[in-house]
Amino acid sequence: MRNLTFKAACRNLYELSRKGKLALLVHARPDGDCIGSAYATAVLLAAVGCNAHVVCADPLPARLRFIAESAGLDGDITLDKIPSDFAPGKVTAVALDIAAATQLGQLEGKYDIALSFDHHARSTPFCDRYLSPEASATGEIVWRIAREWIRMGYIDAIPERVAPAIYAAISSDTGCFRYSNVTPATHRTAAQLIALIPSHSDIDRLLFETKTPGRLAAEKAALDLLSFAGGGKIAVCSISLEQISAHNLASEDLDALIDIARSVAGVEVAFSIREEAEKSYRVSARSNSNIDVSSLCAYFGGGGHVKAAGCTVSAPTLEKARSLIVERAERLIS
Ligand SMILES: [Mn+2]
Repeated sequence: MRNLTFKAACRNLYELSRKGKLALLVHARPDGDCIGSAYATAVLLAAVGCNAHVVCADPLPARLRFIAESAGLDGDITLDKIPSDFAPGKVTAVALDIAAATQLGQLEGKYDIALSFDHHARSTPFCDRYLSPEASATGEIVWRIAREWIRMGYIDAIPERVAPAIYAAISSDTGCFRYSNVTPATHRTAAQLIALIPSHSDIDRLLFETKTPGRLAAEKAALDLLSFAGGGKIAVCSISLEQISAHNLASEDLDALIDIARSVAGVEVAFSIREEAEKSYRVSARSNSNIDVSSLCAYFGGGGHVKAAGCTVSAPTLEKARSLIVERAERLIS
């Protein structure tokens, strides 16, 4: 496995585009960054005559559908819905925003992945060639690639539909430019993007100020499920499959659990724990302090960023999964 230089990765992506078609793989439970990055890359590839299709283990969440629409591309991304010539075995793949092969979910091991672009600090390389620089979002990397492609002479200008998707990617992963991963470079990139898009405020409104009825229902449930430990420094929202179906909650709305948990004053580390299958619990972790949740999640075989990470815990019950996580977190709270 080879950590490519930036220029080599730009060249490599162009060489792959000569195949005429590529699958762009994003992580399961897709977020705005992976979706924005993948659609921007698809538009970029189209500009050099390569037909690319975004592929994911899970469907595009309704709230992110506008990104596919702004790119002018197909919003159906699951294996059962994509064109047959983008099926595993029929096409080479490029991975975006994926820190470890397990994040591919049901797509893990299915595609021949030639190249990966990612920005996670604790990435586990899973294909031969990868690029994993410091960046607030994978969208920021795609933006650098687009500009390098101009310098390399592959394209003459940034295709019009690239900028909105990249802006959505970066805005998503930075919480609308509020998180600690925002750097002067992030804002410089945003300044260039804003100059190219008709209305960045519409994108931010759709990402951050628009709630579906399902999201509101999830927030209501989260308020009831919230519990605390560590003298109020640890907040946990845990939910069983039974509760998910009783409240009729869609998986795309369950981010509400972690968002509510981390919003409480005095909380240093927040978790959502959801039952995924029998004895299997999906954990999302967020840090509001200097506590490194990626190392906490790595202990359970997961990973991510210092302030945002995830893992899957095996436990006999939801309550046991919660206590395993809380126990670990309590050790980190001083
Ligand atoms: Mn990301």
